[in-house]
Amino acid sequence: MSNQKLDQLRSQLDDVNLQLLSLINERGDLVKEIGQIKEQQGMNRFDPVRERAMLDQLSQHNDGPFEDSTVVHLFKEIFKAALELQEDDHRKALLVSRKKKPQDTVVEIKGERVGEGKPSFVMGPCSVESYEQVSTVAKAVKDQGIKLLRGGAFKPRTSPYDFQGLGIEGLKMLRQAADEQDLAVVSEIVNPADLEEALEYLDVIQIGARNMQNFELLKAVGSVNKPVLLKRGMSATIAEFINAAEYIISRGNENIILCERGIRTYEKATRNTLDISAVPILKQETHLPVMVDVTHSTGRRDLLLPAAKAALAIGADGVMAEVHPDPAVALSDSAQQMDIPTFHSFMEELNK
Ligand SMILES: [Mn+2]
Repeated sequence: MSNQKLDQLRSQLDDVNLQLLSLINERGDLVKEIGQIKEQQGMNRFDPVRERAMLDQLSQHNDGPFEDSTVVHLFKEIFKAALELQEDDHRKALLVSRKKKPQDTVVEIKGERVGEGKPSFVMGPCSVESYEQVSTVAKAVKDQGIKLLRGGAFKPRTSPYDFQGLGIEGLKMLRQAADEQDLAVVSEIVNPADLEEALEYLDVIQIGARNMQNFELLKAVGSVNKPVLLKRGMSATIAEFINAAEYIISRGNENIILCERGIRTYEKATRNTLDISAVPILKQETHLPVMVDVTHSTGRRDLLLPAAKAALAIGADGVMAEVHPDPAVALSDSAQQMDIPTFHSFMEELNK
């Protein structure tokens, strides 16, 4: 008899669960509708005054057996889940997202198609130091059948007393060296005021890790018609990285290449920690090509090749690394740039 009673109560409980489930989802649908109206009217989705009024009403009508505080706690979780439902919708609707555009974006740079399946490489010195220096590297890059030549002319350095780069003069040297080998120029811009003049000399605008959240710069490069290589900030989450790209695309420029370059962690064995899993996450969440900078993520010459292999194996569309004719005397990043013979064997190993 008592077993029969238990079964009956359990069956009642199952029914109540299903009713609750259906009510919670009905509530979710209502909240989404409210969210859409609020969005049209440009209103904030979260309204703490309204939330307080709903909680007070629930406490007033609470006849137990649950304590008021328990009821409030449970409903706050339901409120939170409904709000997250709206935020989820919002995130999926970003212009850089797969939800918005399921097919891969292919960025074309002077015939090189980044993100189409064949790996692309961005190689060149950390800083442009002289015409002879960049010209030597450009020839080596050309010999490897690589199209994209990098070189820093505007250098955002950790210390203001470190070499700051040659500026526009450096870009001109890089342009000349690239033109002689029919290569494309990838170089960083740090100030929107330099953009217009720099556009004459470069094919891809790089936004460095330290400027990933320089929103005025992101808006400026979003407004021009040149591909952008956006590096992940050293302390940026993947969501922040994606939103930085959204700043660019929201201004009309959808030719964006994302570049994972390592994040700051407690680990000291490498300069940064290469967040390799960011690559497939970015590929899933966005339609943009994703590259990996093995030089700045590892900061170690002996790790460049294994890191590059890992990047390509996990689905990166390309690899960036620094090459210098004589790294020992380089004005920046001398510890991790490859010399020319090392670069050739690096590429041969990678192409195997
Ligand atoms: Mn560097």
